[in-house]
Amino acid sequence: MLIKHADDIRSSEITPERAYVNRRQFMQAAGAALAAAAGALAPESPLVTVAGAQAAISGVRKGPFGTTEKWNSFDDITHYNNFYEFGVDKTDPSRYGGSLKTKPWTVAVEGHVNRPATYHLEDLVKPHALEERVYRLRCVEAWSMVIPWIGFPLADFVKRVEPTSKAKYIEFTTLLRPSEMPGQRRSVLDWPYTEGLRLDEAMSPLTILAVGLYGKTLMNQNGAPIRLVVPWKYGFKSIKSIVRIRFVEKQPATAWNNATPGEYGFYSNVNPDVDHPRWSQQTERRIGEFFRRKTLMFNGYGDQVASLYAGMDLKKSY
Ligand SMILES: Nc1nc2c(c(=O)[nH]1)N[C@H]1C(S)=C(S)[C@@H](COP(=O)(O)O)O[C@H]1N2
Ligand SMILES: [Mo]
Repeated sequence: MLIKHADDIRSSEITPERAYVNRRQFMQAAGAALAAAAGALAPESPLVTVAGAQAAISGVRKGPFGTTEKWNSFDDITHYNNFYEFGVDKTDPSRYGGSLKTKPWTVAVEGHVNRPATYHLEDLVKPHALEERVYRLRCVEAWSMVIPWIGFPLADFVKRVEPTSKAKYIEFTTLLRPSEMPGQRRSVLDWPYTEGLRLDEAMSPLTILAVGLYGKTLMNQNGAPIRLVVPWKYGFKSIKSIVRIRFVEKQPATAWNNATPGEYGFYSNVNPDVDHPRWSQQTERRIGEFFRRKTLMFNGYGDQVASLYAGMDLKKSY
């Protein structure tokens, strides 16, 4: 895995990354002395960059399960987001995400594991070979995208920390830092945002921890520096900017289930037969397309995951 620093990337390689462009302009205008000072802030870790400046990730192999559908544009993926920590509008995360500092970043691993530890992001990611996984993301709001993620199987990380026989679920927690996440100054959800998976769901080869997309490190609006991607579940299960991974015995509370339990269950599998109380889940709008598509059970990943739910009533366990 070889990661180029942001400043090595030719501007021709850059799609509309406003913050990055602004930073370049700032550096040029500020002259050599200031540039040198800013250079001192440059991250030693190529995985974490100053706000908005993405580093190219190379040496990424093609992972399994990729869809051949057309990718959404980088602009759509980075400017049509749900990340309530920055506000509830789709454009808020790209507008306000720049204030979040993702360096340094640590992830605490707690609960029923033999190797609890607090990892620096670099140490968490380094042992894993990064893969590109082109997955559909289906939001519960009935829109979808195709996103070329870069990440590695969560299962590989779980094995590293050695869960004990008491670990039945994993709870994930997002950073709580209202000074840099303006949406957290309003009580839209119970902060910090939390999510959870059953251990076997977490071990599915489809489930990844993502650190990049479109060949580059994640922008803050997409959950920098590390987020979960669970492609057969509604988008809200794919929790962003993770700071804690806790192995627990009981089904953990989740932010959306706490907020409105009648609308958002723990499982949240994409299921066109279970309507949201306020709208149908039969179809979806692919961002960038005009006609709606039929929503597929498990977002089309049934071959890989249907067996996880054998014998369960997925209308009750929604
Ligand atoms: N911490 C946190 N994670 C989150 C959210 C959020 O508001 N906060 N929104 C979720 C929802 S509803 C969706 S659809 C996806 C959107 O991911 P994207 O913006 O990278 O496409 O992120 C999910 N992860
Ligand atoms: Mo969503």
